[in-house]
Amino acid sequence: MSTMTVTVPDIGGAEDVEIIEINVAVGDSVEQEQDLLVLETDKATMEIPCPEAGKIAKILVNVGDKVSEGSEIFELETDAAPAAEEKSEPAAEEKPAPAEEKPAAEEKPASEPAAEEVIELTVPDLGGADEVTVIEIAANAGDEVAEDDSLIVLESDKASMDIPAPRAGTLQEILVSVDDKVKEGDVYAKLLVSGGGSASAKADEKAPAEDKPAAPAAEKPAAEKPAAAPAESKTQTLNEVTDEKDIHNVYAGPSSRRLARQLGVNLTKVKGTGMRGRITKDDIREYVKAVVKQSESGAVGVTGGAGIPAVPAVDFSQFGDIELVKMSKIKKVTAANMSRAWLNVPHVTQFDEADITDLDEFRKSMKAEAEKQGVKLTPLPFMIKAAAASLVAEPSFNVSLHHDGEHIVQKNYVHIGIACDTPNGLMVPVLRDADKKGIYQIAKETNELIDKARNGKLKPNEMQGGCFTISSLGAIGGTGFTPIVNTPEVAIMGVSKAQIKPVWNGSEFVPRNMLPLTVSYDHRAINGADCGRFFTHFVALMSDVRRLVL
Ligand code: CAO
Repeated sequence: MSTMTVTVPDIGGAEDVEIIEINVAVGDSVEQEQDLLVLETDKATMEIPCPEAGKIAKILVNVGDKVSEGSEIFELETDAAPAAEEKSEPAAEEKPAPAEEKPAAEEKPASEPAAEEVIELTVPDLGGADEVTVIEIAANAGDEVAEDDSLIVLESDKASMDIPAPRAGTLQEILVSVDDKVKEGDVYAKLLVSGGGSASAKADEKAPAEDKPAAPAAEKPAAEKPAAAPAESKTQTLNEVTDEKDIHNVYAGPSSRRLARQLGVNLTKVKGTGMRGRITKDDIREYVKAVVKQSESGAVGVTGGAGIPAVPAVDFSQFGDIELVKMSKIKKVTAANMSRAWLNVPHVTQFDEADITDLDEFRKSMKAEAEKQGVKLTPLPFMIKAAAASLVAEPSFNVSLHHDGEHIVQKNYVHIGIACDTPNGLMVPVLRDADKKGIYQIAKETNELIDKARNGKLKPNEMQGGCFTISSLGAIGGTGFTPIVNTPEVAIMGVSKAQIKPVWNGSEFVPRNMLPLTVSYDHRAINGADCGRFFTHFVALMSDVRRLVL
């Protein structure tokens, strides 16, 4: 057992480079080549690998410290026999190319301006690496590129490097593909340039690698930062297709990029928590964990699934003061249910009005008596009664689709759901056997269910088994809305605020109390004509209170 001091290797002549991440802790067992820390110049990030396997005995630096070649960074316990002066000496091929080794633009042979010509772009000096992998193609054939525009991105074990266009021109052809292995001198593209260059101009006219790394996140507008929240639905894939350029612009080091590729993670979706928003390997792991967790729970949030493009996350704090309020469980479940219904059900909504002048007069005349019996008589119990009777009259509405896709479930019971606004969110208690109950009993039981919903006392079985839901915003206002079917039910009614309107009775306009109604239905189970019949029946019952109580 011996202790060696790990020092910063040759980092291409860069001085006072900032440490932006320390990836290990004292006591960690580390492998040879494992990333120990990450340095960042204003041009590039570099991961410093461990020269030997061992155990971290001491960390000699902190994040934010500035280091240069030779700076002592760790003490490492190794199994090797003690030596006199052990300092880490990374192998030649591990070192990034020293700056002076890179051909500089001014080394180009001068030449007379020429007419248009096609030049071959070759892979430049790779700083000692033999073969590297093409990880991104940042431009397409036909693109007009400016000098220094990134064309391809290469990745070795130690670093990723942008290969910039040596001159402005039109890209004729890209001769490599993602995952190809290339080495110094390989021709990777052809560029049409006009005048002023050598006929044999090569890509290595430009210094590669760290000369033009991906822009750090800090340089990007905040709004472009990737989403913190992962995608949500079961069909969400980790690697939704994204423009290669967007991935290329993400602020992440080579090992994070490698991990993202291995796991199929689209880096533009990952929020970086490293310095200046850099994406770390842990960020990628956390992202994957969150996607898997949400996928397993079936929760659906602000982004889409089933091939639906995700809604980009927005950093609202850039527009003003904000605070994050935790969603209640009911709100989250409602969000998931609504998204599921919205995405699965082909909705159609029909509109109508019921003349409830007589019904409302009758209701008001009965109100005091009802109150004596402890019953609050709003229009809702009449609508529940009318809906139950309409379901009996039009059984095509009292169905659900069987999950085998081959059958319709015809229901011989009539349970009505009532959408109820509660402090915790929307709940739908279910009134059972509404077709067999009188108005007072419906009103009484409905009021009890509403109270329970608002006081968090509803039992699960009191929210199950609905055949049809009524969602009433009548006490609040509005002239109409299109509710989402409460699956596995196949239809829902939206009730808006009744208003006195002039109605033509054949000889004159008369003031009538008109109740605006909508019915949304699942067009897989119900046809427009079915809905027309159901709706007309319902409106007729509401318009003639005598028929309703029959
Ligand atoms: N037009 C005019 N007035 C109406 C009305 C209508 N369509 N519906 C109710 N009112 C009146 C009632 O008569 C009552 O007035 P009075 O006391 O003078 O009679 C008043 O409005 C308050 O009614 P209410 O809201 O207390 O009771 P309700 O039976 O009408 O509704 C409930 C109960 C649970 C449906 C309702 O309180 C509620 O939570 N609605 C929200 C439903 C919702 O959020 N749906 C989601 C929409 S998206 O699908």
